[in-house]
Formats: sequence, C-alpha cells, structure tokens
Amino acid sequence: MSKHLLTLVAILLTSVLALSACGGGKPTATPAPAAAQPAAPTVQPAAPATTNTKLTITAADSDGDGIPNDAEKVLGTDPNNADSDGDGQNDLADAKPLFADNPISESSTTVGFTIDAIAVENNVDASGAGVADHLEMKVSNSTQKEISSFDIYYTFTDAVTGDKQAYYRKLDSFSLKAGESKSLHLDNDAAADHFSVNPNSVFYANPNALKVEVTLHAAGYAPQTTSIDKDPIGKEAGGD
Ligand SMILES: [Ca+2]
Ligand SMILES: [Ca+2]
Ligand SMILES: [Ca+2]
Ligand SMILES: [Ca+2]
Repeated sequence: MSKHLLTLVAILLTSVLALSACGGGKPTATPAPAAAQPAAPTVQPAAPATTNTKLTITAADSDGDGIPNDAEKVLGTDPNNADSDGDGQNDLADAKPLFADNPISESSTTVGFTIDAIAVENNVDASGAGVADHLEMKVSNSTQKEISSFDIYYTFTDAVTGDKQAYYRKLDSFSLKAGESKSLHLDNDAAADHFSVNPNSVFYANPNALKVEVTLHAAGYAPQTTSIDKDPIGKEAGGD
C-alpha cells in the first residue's frame, strides 16, 4: 500500500468516526405540526323559561270615569271631569253625558245681581290683549251685602243642526262684595274667577254658529238669564 493510499484511508476512517460521534448521521425527525383541532362547540346557556305574562295596555284616563282620554275626545266629553255635564251622573253611566236638565230652582224674585255683559269670542284680558274664545260675563252685585254660593246653567245650541249641549256647575269660589262688579270666566285658565269647562264641547270642537244661553243663580236671589250668538269658527277677525 502506497503512502498516498494510506493517507486517504486514514481520512475516510476519521470522517466515519466523526459522523458516528454525531449520532450516526440519521436526520432528526421534525414532529409534524399538530393538526388544527376543530373548535369545541360553544355551549349556549339555556334560554330562560318563558313565563306567560299578560300584556296589559293601559290608556290614560285622567278623571277616572272609565272612559280613556282619547275616547272622551271622540265622544266630546270632558277628559278632566268624570261628570262632564254636572248632572251628578258619571260620564260612563250617563245616557246623555253632554246634557243636564236645569236643576236651578229659586223662589226668590229679589234681584241681587245683574249680568252686565257677556262674551263668547274676541275675548280680551285686563290689558286689552286678545285671549282664547270663552264664555265670560261681567256680573255686578246691586245689594249692600256680599253674595256667594253662585251656580250656573248654560247651553250651546248648534244653529245648523239644532243639537244642544247643556251644562251645570257650582261656582263655589265666586262671590261679589257689596256693590262689586267682577268678570266670571268659563275656560280652563287656573286664575281666580275662572272655572273649568269641557275642552271637547261643541263650543271648541264645532265650527258651526252656536247660540249660547246662560242662567246664573245665587241662593236667595232671582236667577238672571242672558244669551249670545257665537260666529262660526273662521268667520271672526281672529280666525278662531
Ligand atoms: Ca276619562
Ligand atoms: Ca270625563
Ligand atoms: Ca253627567
Ligand atoms: Ca246627562
């Protein structure tokens, strides 16, 4: 064996020994990436048990007479007064909720007060400024003592159809000192000497001309009556 060949054999042996020392030359197995696991199904919480709840629709009934406000508007009755016409019968029970018979009965013929003026449109306030149409009277005490315990009966008659509404109400907070003159208002203003009215009455809801008749009474004195015509809505200057 030549020297050159011996050298080559020595190199080969050295290389083999070196590879053995490194683990035998076998390739290191790389673990395959784990297969993506399917997502676990989401567990939905159980739906709450349904309860058999009744749905209650409550319509506003401001005066508690059993007729909802919206229905009172359709019927023409007062949503803020359980007895619109003041005859003592609740709107729901009253066969004619917008007609009261006149309950004023007075034997006295003594004139203690007078109705000096009446207005139903083109009303003005104390400063002369226009205010909404309403029934208004100027009343004067012609005696030398205070008069109180007033009550009033008033009717609205449609000049076209002849339909009539009639209302009665006590005016307990209205009084006149000896010789005093004051205005009495039937509207829904909260001021003194103003008394509430049916906002759905023909006075406000009917565009036809109306005849308005009033009987004003105070206990112990002759009732006083007056009347006035109200123009059809839209005919007066103010358009109302
Ligand atoms: Ca009501
Ligand atoms: Ca009512
Ligand atoms: Ca009534
Ligand atoms: Ca009635």
